[in-house]
Amino acid sequence: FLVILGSVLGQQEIDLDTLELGRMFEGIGGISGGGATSKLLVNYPQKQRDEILDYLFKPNFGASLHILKVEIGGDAQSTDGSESSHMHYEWEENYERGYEWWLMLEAKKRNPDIKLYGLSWGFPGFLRRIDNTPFLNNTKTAEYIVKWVNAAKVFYNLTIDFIGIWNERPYEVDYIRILRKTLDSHGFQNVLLVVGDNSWEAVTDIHNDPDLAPLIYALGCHYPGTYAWDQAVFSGKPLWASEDYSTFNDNIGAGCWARILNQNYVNGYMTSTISWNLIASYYGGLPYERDGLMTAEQPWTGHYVVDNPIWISAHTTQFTEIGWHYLRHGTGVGKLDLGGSYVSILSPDKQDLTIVIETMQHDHSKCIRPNINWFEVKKQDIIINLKGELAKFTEMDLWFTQLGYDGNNSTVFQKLDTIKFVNGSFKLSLGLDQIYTLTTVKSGNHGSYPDPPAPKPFPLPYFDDFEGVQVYQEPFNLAQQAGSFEVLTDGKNKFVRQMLIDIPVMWCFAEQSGKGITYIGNYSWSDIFLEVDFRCSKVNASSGVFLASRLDRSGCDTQLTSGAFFGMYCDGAWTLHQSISDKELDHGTVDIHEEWNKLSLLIHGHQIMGASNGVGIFNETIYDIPGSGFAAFGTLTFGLADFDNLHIKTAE
Ligand code: 147
Repeated sequence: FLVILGSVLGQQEIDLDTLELGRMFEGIGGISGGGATSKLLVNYPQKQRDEILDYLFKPNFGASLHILKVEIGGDAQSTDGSESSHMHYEWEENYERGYEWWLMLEAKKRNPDIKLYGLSWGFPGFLRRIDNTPFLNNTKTAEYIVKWVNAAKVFYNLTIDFIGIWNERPYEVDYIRILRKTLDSHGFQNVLLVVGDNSWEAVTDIHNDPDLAPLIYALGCHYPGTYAWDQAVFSGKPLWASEDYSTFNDNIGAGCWARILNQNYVNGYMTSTISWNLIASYYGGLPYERDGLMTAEQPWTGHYVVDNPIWISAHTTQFTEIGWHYLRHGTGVGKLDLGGSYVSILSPDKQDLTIVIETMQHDHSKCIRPNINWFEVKKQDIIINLKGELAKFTEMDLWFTQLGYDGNNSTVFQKLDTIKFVNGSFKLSLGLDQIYTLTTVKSGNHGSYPDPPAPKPFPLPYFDDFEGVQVYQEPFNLAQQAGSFEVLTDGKNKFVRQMLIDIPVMWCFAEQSGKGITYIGNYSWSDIFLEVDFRCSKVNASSGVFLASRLDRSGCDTQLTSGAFFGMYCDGAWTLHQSISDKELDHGTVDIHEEWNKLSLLIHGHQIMGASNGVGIFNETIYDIPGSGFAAFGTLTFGLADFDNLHIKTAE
């Protein structure tokens, strides 16, 4: 009777007990990659970079993540750029490329317990089957992955905990078998497989093939919308939202993250949720701007924003650890009568208990995908009753967030007065769009640093001779969209080389233009002067190079970008195009040198001028290119070519 009366009065009684436990909690994480989402973080000023890394990884400070998932660079465009592979060609290996090694080290430095998970989006060309899959030779592909796992250990003393198969693309069961075998035979029995980073479909393969099941640790689904298939729930495998979120990181994005962190378990029994992406550290104007837990897109100022998804993460991460257990549905996990949800997570020694409650409304918690049905949330009072062995807890810390809409006041991850349970009960009045953490863990902390420097647009004039970049690293501020651009040295001088000599296993189809291309600057640039030195290669050469301005498309749409493209072939033939692949506007020939040459392109309004080695070669008026966009340079075909001394200034 009291329960019924309670719910009539909007007062739900929630009884927590431990007679049976739910599933093991496996952590909250973020993805760097898929792709190039941490690109601009690398050359942040050290001070701000360390602060950012603390907000992401440091325990009891910010997001305090349990898992870092990184892309295993595959030389292919994978959303906001391409990440280099450790093997551009079958005959070489290099473990000093890219930024994922560095990021994993920084994460481990802050939290030695953080789990590492590697996944490929693309693969280098030598693994490519004619159907654009990496299954030409499954043994070779497995060895390629195991080399990466082994290098993590050997060169960086990093233990990789989980490996995926192929991001959001179909896998071959034969490859999973060979990958498992190859890992085992190299001593990596503890590196567990998450399959298939796509839908719940992998459960069908497990059913059809009993030999497959033991090879797989967890089923990883992307954007599950908080639900899992029944077969998946009953498969006996841990279920992970191995990629989720991908929502603009304003307060609605924060609401999305709060709702799915709870409801992925409440509705779908998922025990791990991983955000795409970890940090939005790529140019504004690239796809999925600001779809990260926080934002850092200005290495030239050091400006960054600790967006609210960081603090939403903290509500769970700071008060739990991998290996704790959810309580059972009905006795600590469930939906609230008037909307919202709660989960309870208990430490293995049962000495610590954390309860997270969220009351996100539909419109305040929409995620990018999938669309979800309408639901109502109302203000409500709840009574939490600690039963059985949980009755020993008499006080808990209380952490609180009230999300407003942007511009409205929000209270974010604030510690309120410690609450006292009277006869095992505590009454809480819940408002809308709120998150509460009730916890016996005392170490919660809203970390903070003084405000970072103010934002400013990309600085002009700009000059880079690349002498400040370590060899094999990508040039700073150049966001490769197709191909792989690396700083190399001839002993005296550093320069940038486009490394790919063939098309990779593409994740999307950005490489279909056949060109290597790297972007720089600002999406809103319009009147711009660009100049770069280039040198054609003697071996495995690209047919030529180009400079480009006002590029309006990027990421997986790079092969569709418009803009002014000034191409120079290695035999001195030049072209002017209005897009990466379409209509030629002009062409001709000039003499060029064996070694370094200078290429210049100036756009002002509709006027466009090109020069080679300081001599003007065209000057015309064109109307068919976008009014603004990124600057870029690249290779006319996949193949080697070198670049140096990049100048950019405003065209007066
Ligand atoms: C995911 C990718 O795995 C990420 O690399 C990133 O591109 C992310 C951006 O939201 O999206 O890929 C998806 C792309 C489209 C859908 C699902 C996942 N979709 O349309 O359902």
